[in-house]
Order: sequence, then C-alpha cells, then structure tokens
Amino acid sequence: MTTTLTLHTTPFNDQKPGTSGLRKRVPVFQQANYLENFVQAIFDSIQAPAGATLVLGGDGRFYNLEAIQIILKMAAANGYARVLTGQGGILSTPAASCLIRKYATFGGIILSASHNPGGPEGDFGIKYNTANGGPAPEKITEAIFELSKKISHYRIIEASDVALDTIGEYTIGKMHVSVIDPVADYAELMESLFDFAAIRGLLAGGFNIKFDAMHAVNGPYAREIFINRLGAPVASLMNCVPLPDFGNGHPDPNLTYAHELVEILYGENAPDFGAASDGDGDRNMILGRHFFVTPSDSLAILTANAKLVPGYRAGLKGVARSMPTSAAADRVAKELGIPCYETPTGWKFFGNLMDADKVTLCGEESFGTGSSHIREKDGLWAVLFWLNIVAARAQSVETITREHWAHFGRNVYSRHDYEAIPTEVANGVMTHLKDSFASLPGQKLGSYTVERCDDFSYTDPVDGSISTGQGIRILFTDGSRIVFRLSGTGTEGATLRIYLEAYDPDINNHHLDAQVALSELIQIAGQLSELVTRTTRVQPSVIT
Ligand code: VG1
Ligand code: CO
Repeated sequence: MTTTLTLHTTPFNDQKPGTSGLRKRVPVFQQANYLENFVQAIFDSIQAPAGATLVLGGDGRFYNLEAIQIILKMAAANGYARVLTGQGGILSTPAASCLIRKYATFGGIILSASHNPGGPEGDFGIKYNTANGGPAPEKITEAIFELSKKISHYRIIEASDVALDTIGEYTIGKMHVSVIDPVADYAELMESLFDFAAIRGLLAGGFNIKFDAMHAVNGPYAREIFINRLGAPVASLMNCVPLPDFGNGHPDPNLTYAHELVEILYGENAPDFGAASDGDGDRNMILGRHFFVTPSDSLAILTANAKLVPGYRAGLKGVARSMPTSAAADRVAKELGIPCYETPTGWKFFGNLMDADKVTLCGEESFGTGSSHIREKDGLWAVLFWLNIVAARAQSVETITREHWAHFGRNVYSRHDYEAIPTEVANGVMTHLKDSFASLPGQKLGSYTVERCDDFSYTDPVDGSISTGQGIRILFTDGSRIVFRLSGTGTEGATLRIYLEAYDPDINNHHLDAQVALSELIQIAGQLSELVTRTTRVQPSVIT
C-alpha cells in the first residue's frame, strides 16, 4: 500500500517562466520544495484527466535524475496512469516532442536549461509541453505562475526510486512507468523525412563531416543516426559523451562557444561539413569548410531547397520566423508564393501556426530551425536537412549559400549580446530607446534614414491572443533594422541582445565579413542606446 502525502508548502515568488520554461541556478532548484511547488503548479493548471500519460525527460544535466525521481512520485500522487521516460532520464527536447505526438500523450515535462551551462553551480530548468508536442502557450505559462504564487500544498507518494538505468516497465504507486530507448522513435522519424540512402552515398563518397554534441544530450542520437544508420566513421563525432556539466562548457552551438569545432572547420584539411547542437539538442550550427551559415540564412536556404527533401517534396504551407530573425526567409516565401509569418521570440509562438497548417518550416536567428514534424526546434533535423540538400545538389555548403545570395540578395546579419549587465541598467537602455521613439522617424543617421520604430507586439492569427513588449525595432527606409531585446532565458542580471540586419543585393559585396558590412549600423545602435555610457561595456560578450 503506497501512501499519498499532501504536504504543506509556501510559495516562491520568482517562478515565472521565461522564453522557454523556468530557468534558475541549480542551488535555487535544490531549495526545499522549489521544484515540487512548480511541478504542482503545472499539474494544477493543466488538470490532466484521470488515466493520462505524461512524457518526462531531460538533457542529462546535473540534477536531472533527482528531479525526475521527484516528478515521478508527484505524477503518481496526482493521478497520472503512466509516464514515458527515456533510459537514464534522458530525452532531447525534439525527442520529447516526438514522443508526445507519436504516443498521443496528454503532455510532457522537459528538464533542461538548454544552452545555459550546467553543473552544481550551473543552471537547471523545467518546462511543460502540451498535447501537440510544443511548449505551452503563454496562457498556460501565466496560469502556472499565478498558481505558483499562492500554492499551499503539493502531492507526492512515498515510494522507492525507479530504476531509470534499465529499459523496462515499472510500477510506482498505481502508476505505470515505461523506461524506453530515448533515441529509437526519434531516429525512425528522421529516417522517414530524409533521403538516408543519398546521405549515406554522400558520406561513402568521401564527404567528411564533423558533428559536435558539446557533451550534451545529442551524443547518443548522433551516434545512432550518423554512425549506425548513415555509415559515417566514428571520427565524425566529437564531444558525444553526455556529461552532467557538459565538460565545463557552455553548450551553445555558435562561433564563440563551439570554438573547438570552428577551429577544425577553419583549419587545414578541414572537413567538408561541420555542425553542432546545444544542451537539449534543439539548436544547430551549420558550417562548411572555412564557412559559417548564419541561422537566418539557413532557414531561408532550407525553405528554398525543401523540394529536394522527400518529407517536404509536396511543398511548404508557409514559413514563420521570429521577429529578430532576418527577412531572408521572407524573400524566399515571396518567390514561392507562400505566406511568411513574423512571431515573437520563442518556439511557443509557432505551435498554433503549425497546428492550423499555416506553416511547415519555422526558424529563429538563435540557431533554431524546425518544422511541423514535431512542435519544437530540432538540431539534428536541421543537420540532416542540410546533408540531404548537399547530397541532392552535389555542391558545397559555401556554394549553396553563395548561389542563394546571388539569387535572393544577402540579408547581412549579426547579433551582439551583452551578458550579465545589471537589470536596472538594461531596463534603462530600453526605456531610453522607447523615449526616443517620437523623435526618431525621419532622422538621418549616417547613410540610413529611420522610417519608424516600435515595441513589437503580436496578435496570434489563430487564437487572437496578443503578446506585447516583444522587442524594440528601429526600421530604416532601405529595409535595414536594428532590434533591441532583453533575454528571457538568462539567470544572472540581464542580457541585452542587439540584432543588426542590412539587405545587400549587390553580389560584389557578398564576400564581406558581416561585422564589416554592418559596421555603420553597429555604430548607430551604440549611439541610439547610449550603450557605452550606460553599460560601461565596450565589447559584446558574444557575437553571432
Ligand atoms: C533564447 C533565444 C530564442 C530561443 C530561446 C530558447 O531566448 O533568443 O530565440 O527560442 O533562447 O532556446 P532569449 O529570451 O534568451 O533571447 V533554447 O535552445 O534555450 O530552448
Ligand atoms: Co535548446
């Protein structure tokens, strides 16, 4: 006989989910009742029917296993009939989304702080995904936050831990726990979308790839797909053993944090293709030999070449990008005669569009690309999409990109991040910018003229919900833009993101380094925001 306990607790007032779930330092999550409160707030707000199934898994970071054991006991006490989890408590974010959809579960809990560092002093995170496999929309995350502020009790059963290391069927209280292979269903889905025979042929023909899992969750997924199913040599993988602290690294696949891979791709005898993914496996970086593909361009190139990929041969319904993402995809959509949607930052805004069949591909400038095959961005999916295009076109990554620019023009793009600045200083920058809205339109700044500026807001075309305050846009008459936004995923102070974009149709300029091509806009962004005086920072912490 298992005992169900209803335990008294008091609220924490900082459990507001950000861009992608609740993220805090590990010691914050380790406080008594911190995790329990948030999980109970999730369960109370979603009200799963009796007999429901929950998908549960995480990116393997420090505290993953402890959290999973707690959540299992709470799910049992809250009336779930079954939990589906990966062996070792592991599920990449895209794999979790895949499982929720494939097994039609009521929803899922994903434990990850994604690209944030891990370890005892690193970050931990938790988010809820709904039955469509996607991140809960704001309506739900707000309800969870409201409940977390007045919670008084949580439910948990007294039971021993589940043997998560062994695939099998278990019972805890009255609840069934299925510990499954975290990779198989996902790998099967990938094989159903892409021309694996063509990619296998490409690799067998001497096309060298290097994939960097950054010691994060995608290691086992990459091994199964690239080595076992596509026949790549084992040397194609690096950092593919997942570690709870990601080997002390910062599992964010960009030019700064994935420098080990970047050095290989820019070195002598470089491989033909390089790619990396993040902590929870949903982001991707694509590199060619001595060449970097900007994520915004990547979305546009996948859109333009989708017909070369079996899963997308029938054509795309539409494409969506987050507001700060460059308009490169818009140009492709226009030529294809399909709609292009502009949403706020964060994957939760794409779900409705995909559910309503309005879009097939989605992307963000922050190294996130995905499609309606699931409801999350998907790192390995993007890598396979690129490999499929390279195999079909028999051209290098660089040639494919340059031909794309020659045809559509180039949306030169960069993002400058100023991390861990004091919150009041960051808010001051944003307020100052908003205060200058009235005087900016019509102003000539160097060779640019301001057309208009606003604080981006979005009305969801499917359910009419409105999201305001999604980033300050300074739009210039020639289509160039500067966007200022504060991050919603950081855990220390504030991170100011400055997104810069200039359109250049002239092929003679396409060889230019983005920082050089954008230097005037970078200077204008600094002036408009009074960046140096306000933040005392002279250099961004990260440039992507
Ligand atoms: C960042 C990115 C955003 C992304 C989010 C979650 O959010 O900018 O595009 O959707 O991370 O990605 P923010 O609020 O810090 O700018 V992940 O891979 O961290 O789940
Ligand atoms: Co991620």
